[in-house]
Amino acid sequence: PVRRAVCPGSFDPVTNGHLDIIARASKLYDVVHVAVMINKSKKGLFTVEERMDLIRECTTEYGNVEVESFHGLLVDYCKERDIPAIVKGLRAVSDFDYELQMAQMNNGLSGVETLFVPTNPTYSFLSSSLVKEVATWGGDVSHLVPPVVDRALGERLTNS
Ligand code: COD
Repeated sequence: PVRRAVCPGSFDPVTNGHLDIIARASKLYDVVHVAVMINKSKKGLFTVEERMDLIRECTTEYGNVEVESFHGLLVDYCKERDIPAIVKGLRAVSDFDYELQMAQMNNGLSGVETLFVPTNPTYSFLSSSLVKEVATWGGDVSHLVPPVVDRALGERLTNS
């Protein structure tokens, strides 16, 4: 059987921290689904389509990553695709509380398991929201995001 896992998130935009987790998951599973979860109450800097395109450009080299979007519960996404495992990065203790709650809720809802991968310490302070804030004020984020994302941030923020 094909062993599948999902890396879910908002990915607004994808960072080197996300990509590190996706790359590591892609070595552990036959197919890794990257799911851009749609949250209608949060207006993103990038549209869901733009986020998916950016992730695709950065993950084709792995060969076994599929990028999709989903509006609904993560457990339903998993059920529809027969995915038994969610892979999440844990940056610090501050992530742990909320991630544990979600993992327990998701397991209780459908039996899906969550696997936590310790973040590469190089990226433990990195989040999409901090990247956007630093880039908004002209700070250099080129070491924190892939080059396509760095360019997209530059275009989006100078045009708005
Ligand atoms: N290093 C390593 N990993 C990282 C880093 C980093 N620097 N930054 C983020 N990550 C990992 C984390 O595992 C994180 O969870 C994931 O990447 C995605 O990060 P974000 O910031 O893009 O996404 P979030 O935190 O907004 O994602 C939350 C979800 C969309 C996963 C969650 O809200 C969800 O599952 N929503 C769907 C609706 C649902 O099912 N709700 C019930 C949940 S119990």
